[in-house]
Parts: sequence; C-alpha cells; structure tokens
Amino acid sequence: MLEGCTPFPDDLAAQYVRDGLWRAETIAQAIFDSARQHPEAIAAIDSTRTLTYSELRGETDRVAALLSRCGISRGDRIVIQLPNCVEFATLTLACFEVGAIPVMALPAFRRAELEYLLSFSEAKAIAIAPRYRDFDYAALARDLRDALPGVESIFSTAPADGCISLDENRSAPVAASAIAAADPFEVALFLLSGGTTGMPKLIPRTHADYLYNAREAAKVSGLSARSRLLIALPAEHNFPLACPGMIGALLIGATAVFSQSTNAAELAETIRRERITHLPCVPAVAISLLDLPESARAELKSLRVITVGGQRLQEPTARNLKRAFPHLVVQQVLGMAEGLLCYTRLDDPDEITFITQGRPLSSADEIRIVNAEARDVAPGEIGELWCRGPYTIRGYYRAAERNREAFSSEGFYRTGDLVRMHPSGNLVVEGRIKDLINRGGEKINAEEIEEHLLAHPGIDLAAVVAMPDPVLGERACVYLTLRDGREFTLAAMREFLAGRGVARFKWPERIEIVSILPLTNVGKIKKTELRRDIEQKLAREKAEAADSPIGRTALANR
Ligand code: OOB
Repeated sequence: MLEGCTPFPDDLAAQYVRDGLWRAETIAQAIFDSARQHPEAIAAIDSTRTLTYSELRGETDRVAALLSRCGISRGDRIVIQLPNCVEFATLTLACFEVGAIPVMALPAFRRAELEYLLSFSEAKAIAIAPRYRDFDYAALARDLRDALPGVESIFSTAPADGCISLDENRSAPVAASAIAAADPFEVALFLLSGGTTGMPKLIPRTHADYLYNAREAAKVSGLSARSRLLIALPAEHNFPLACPGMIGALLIGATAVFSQSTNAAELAETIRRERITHLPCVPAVAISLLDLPESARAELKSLRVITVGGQRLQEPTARNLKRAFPHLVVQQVLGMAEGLLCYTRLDDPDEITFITQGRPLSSADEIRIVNAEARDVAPGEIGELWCRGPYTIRGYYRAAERNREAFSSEGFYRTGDLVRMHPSGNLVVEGRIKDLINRGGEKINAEEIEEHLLAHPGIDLAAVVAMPDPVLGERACVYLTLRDGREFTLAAMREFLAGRGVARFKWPERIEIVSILPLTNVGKIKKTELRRDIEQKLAREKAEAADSPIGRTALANR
C-alpha cells in the first residue's frame, strides 16, 4: 500500500477477498462494467448536459488520456475542488482509471486549506471550475501553482488562462495503451476527516473497500437501475460520493443528478423536473424542505427515500418529514469518511427510524461502545463508539502520532462520538468528545481556527466552541482573551480570517470577549463550561427578544 498508509492485516484482507466483500477490480472497472450493461441509460445529469453510460465511458477515457498526456499516472495526487457537475464524475473516474489519487477538497476551501492539501498530499495538479459563486478559482489556482513547485497543472471545466481545459479535449483521441490499470487494493482516493487536532487528516480509501462501501450502501438505500439520485451536498463528501451517492448509483445503472443549489425551492424544482427518487441530505436541508409551500411540496411526489445524516436528525423533524411527505421513507445514516456507516433499514418501523441513527451496514463491521477506561459499557449505556471492519481505515495518511490516539492497538477507530445501543439494536448518537463544530453537517475543526486566531497580535487565548442553532444544529462561537487594551470585533475577525485564506464556513459567527478563560488544573480550557455559558446566553437573549415588541420583529425576520 502507498507509503504513509496503514494496510489492513494480511489475514483479514485475504478473508475479505475469500468472502467476496473485496473484489479484484478498480472503481473504474466496476463502473465500466455497469456502462457495458446499460449503455443507453442516463448516467449523469447536471444543469448543462446529460450523459448516457456509453458517453460517460467515452468522456472518462478521453480525460484519462489527457491526464496521461499531462504526465499524471499511477499514484500521483490531484486535488479536486469542483462544484457539482458532470466533469466531477468524469474526472474522478478518469483518476480511478489511471490510478491517480484524487484528494477530495471542497469548493468552499480557500488558500489556507488548499495550500495545506496540495503540499501535504504532494499533489501534481489541481482541478477547478474557473469561476463559481463569484469566486475566481482559476486565479487562486494559478497563485498556488506558482507558489508550490510540485504543482504542475491546473485542470479546469472551462477554458481559462494558464489552465488545461477538460472540455477542449472532448474529441481528442484515446491513448489507451498509455494507461496502466490501477491496483484494486491500492489507495483509490483521499477523503478529508472532520479532524480534531490541527489540520484535517487525509483518509486513504482503497478501490476494494470503497466499492464494497458503495455497493452495500446502494442495497440498504433501495437503489435500483431505475433510481435517480440527487447530489446536492458537495460531491467531494463521502456521503454524496459513495454512501451510496454517485459511485453507488453508477455501479448499478442508476442516474446521478448534480445540483449546485441547496436552496429548498430550487431543489424541489430539480426533484420534480428530474423525477428524483433518492435524496441524501443533512438535517438543515430536510428542515428547509418542510418550510416549502404546499404547492412546492406536491412536486416532490417522485421521491421514495430521503436519507438524512452528517448530523443528528431531531425526532420532531423526522416526524414532520413523514407527515409532510407520507409517501416517502425517512432513512437515517450515521456515517464518517473514515469508514463505518450505520443506516436505519427501509423496513424498520417508523418509531425506530425516527429516534435512532441505524446499525452497521455490514455483518463484518465490529463495533464497541466503551467508557473512558476503554471497557465496554453495559447495554444501553452511553460510551464512545469504536469501529473496525472491511471499509474502515486503519490509519490516516502520514499521521503516525495522530494514529496512535485515533486507533486502538487492535485497530479499532475511535470515532469520538458518544452513542448508546437502543434495544432495537440500532445506535443513538448522544453527543461527542471530539473538539469540532458540526455546522449543518460541515465539520469545523476547533483547533485549526484557534491556531489562526492566535496568530493575531491582539489575541491572547482563543477557544472555539459550538453554539446551538435551530437549523444548522451548531455554529461556531469563539471566546477570546485580548492583550492589554486591545479591542476585537466580529468584522475585524472576519477580515483577519479572510486575509489568512480560511474558508468562510469556518469563521466563528459570534465573539465573546472575556478577561479569563476557565482552565482545568492541567491548564486546558474547560470547553464544557464555555458551551454551557453560550447556551444560557442565547436562551436569555431569545427570551428577552420575545418580550420586547422590537425583538419580536427582529426574531421574526431572522
Ligand atoms: C459524515 O462524514 P464526516 O466524516 O463528515 O463526519 C463524521 C461525523 C461522525 O463521526 C459524527 O460525529 C457526525 O459526523 N455524524 C452524525 C451523523 N452522521 C455523521 N452525528 C449524528 N447523527 C448522524 N446521523 O458526516 C457522513 C459520511 C457518510 C454518510 C453520512 C455522513
């Protein structure tokens, strides 16, 4: 396996192959098989075009040939930062075909994140859309290429200065002989971890394990060749990519529909127009669908399964979803880029689906729920979820120190999630012990933002904590102590973080300036106290606002 990765133990790997869980094929080979079976079926759709499976195959081969001509081959890394579009599918598959390793970055990332990802993964190239949501990605990519000697090429979805257009090469001849097939048991791609310390870690997923992941997820979501799955979350995330997502859909001849909007009215319109049957989404999107007017809701009749995950779905929201859309099945998924997926099953009774986050996807998954001493808790008690299995990684890429904390000596991944086993056998997420903010399913690593803020000359100490939010679940709030006589405002902080090239969704949305921060006797900031403090403040402010007529208007306008 690629240097810097932790392989599965040999005997287990052999067992997974013997049991048919892992097959000797790459993701590209498996999807090309599906393309041979359904050549005329629609594989991928975005707002500009539609590809049949045979067109998808043809375009993927042309992009693979282009990659080869540009000196990208087996084992080379490419940071992919594309909005949801058909080129995301063809480029990702082309990478799988030649054995190049996509590093899945988000369109929301800016200089700080990209610089880190490009250099840490030693990427040879980056793929972007030149302009998207008013941001000049081509200019940033050019700057990064000039600053980082290892980055040779910029691939773009449309012609742009200094970029190699994926589009221009649609008619270029295929140099199939130049393409050496990838190894099924090698790293296929790098996903990013939500992370708890420093910068996000890279998660190496192999062709064999990721294919198993996508196939089983497709089964448990009831996906068939007639299904049409909507990809509205950023496609680089594990959930829309392979749980079952784009890869799961393409494996069985279903259609993957890319949307660049998560706006409820626009989603409803796409669902109607494209007759979407499966919608993977985060709770915030599910909540926004509930706010649609009756006429727009009626347009969602084609929907069969709405799979909600990434963040805890509250029971009332689950019930309201079922009430608003009685014809569809609400499914919950507790997933993680590191591997383990728990799903409620489509035939679980509603009463179980509404209150649990599901059970492991595979009978070969092993889970433990443990206390602080790493002992199994009694059934029904809360503990940390540990997992191990055929599609859960054994270590992050080049992160020996972090791996010693994040994985037990027996190879269990310590998820940092607090769960309890429901009598049904499904898990219920009760909280977490990892230091991150879950903003509408998008993870913000507290330490990463604290490190940025500590670089500001006026800031002495910084502690980023989650504050509750009715729609996003959580937002980031930062407690600061300042150096003598300094002042610091939200506007100044935004400007500072923008200047450092930090993605906007990570910027704290509230500042609390304090004279001292509560510390434990070993000098760690007591974040539990800060979380309680901000919760109480928010509750007080809400109550006060509700009491005053002006406040009522302000709340109503939020
Ligand atoms: C998904 O993956 P990640 O890697 O962005 O985040 C994983 C973490 C989990 O450890 C947990 O803390 C949280 O996100 N989470 C949930 C949850 N699903 C994920 N917390 C409560 N309830 C849920 N249903 O988020 C992800 C990957 C694949 C499929 C779905 C989600």
